[in-house]
Amino acid sequence: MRDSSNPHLSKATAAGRSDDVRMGWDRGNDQWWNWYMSLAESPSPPAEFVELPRWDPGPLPSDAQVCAELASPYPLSEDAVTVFAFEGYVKLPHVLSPGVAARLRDRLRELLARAVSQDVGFQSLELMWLEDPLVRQAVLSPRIGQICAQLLSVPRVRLYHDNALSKQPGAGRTPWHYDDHHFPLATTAVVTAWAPLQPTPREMGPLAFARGMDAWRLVADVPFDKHGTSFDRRVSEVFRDAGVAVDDGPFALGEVSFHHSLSVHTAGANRTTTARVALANTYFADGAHVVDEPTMVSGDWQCFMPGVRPGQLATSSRNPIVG
Ligand SMILES: O=C(O)CCC(=O)C(=O)O
Repeated sequence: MRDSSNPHLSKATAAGRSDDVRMGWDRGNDQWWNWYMSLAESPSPPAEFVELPRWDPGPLPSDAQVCAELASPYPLSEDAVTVFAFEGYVKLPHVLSPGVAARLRDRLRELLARAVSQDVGFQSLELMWLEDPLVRQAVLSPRIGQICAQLLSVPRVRLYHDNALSKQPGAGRTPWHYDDHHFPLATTAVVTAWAPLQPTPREMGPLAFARGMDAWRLVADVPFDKHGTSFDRRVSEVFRDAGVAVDDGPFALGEVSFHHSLSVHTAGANRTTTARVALANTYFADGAHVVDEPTMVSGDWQCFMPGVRPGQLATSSRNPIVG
């Protein structure tokens, strides 16, 4: 018998056993993130935050220059495709120039400031591309779409959704997970481009990956815990005991990681005085269907695919081909 329910859950989503996620999510996606972050074991905020040196992105590009850069092809090497297939993720340098990263960071911060209360430690916002022309260039970027299709070895990808993720100073860890649990897509040909928009040292909580495309198999049977942190804790223990290497290295400005939906990942707490802003966009192989029974872990997925029902082809006006 459980004696405490997660405060972010409704009566309906809290019902049943801790690993029962069969019900749909019945709140907004911002509330989804508040719930999800509460499932991570986190250290207490540090007594002293790290003050990072200021970075200089150089002259800021115009909108037209941002558009041209994001439309130009990226020279993806065969090695990068092999690393992605073997490790489940790859970090690619210079996907964004410093100026483009800086312009996107400013814009995401403006949009977040308008939409999200400043008290929230992990700020998130989706569907920005429908409203904001600059963000649209990044979310529908042919450069990013081309990289995703090449990494997945598929002819075309569609957008699942965009996501601004700002981990404020002092905000805690992101729990261990792999995205196949989250996305209501009946395919694993799904990739997320996670673009941090400032130099992101370890102290800022960059995305961190369990190395190896098959690492998920070690934790596939760990019972999910919708009320607390036992899933996150158990995944850490399993990886430690199995000697799984974790890449929690820094991201240089303009470096973008691409992770497969089976790549197990987490992110550290932000122990700096600067917000860790990232643009995380997810793309899937054209032709995928929605699963028959989406769970509460998929959040309010219908707003990313309006009119598409479980079991149907995953296409809507919000899932354009990208690249
Ligand atoms: O930014 C984070 O801390 C988590 C992001 C994440 O898990 C993802 O984009 O798949």
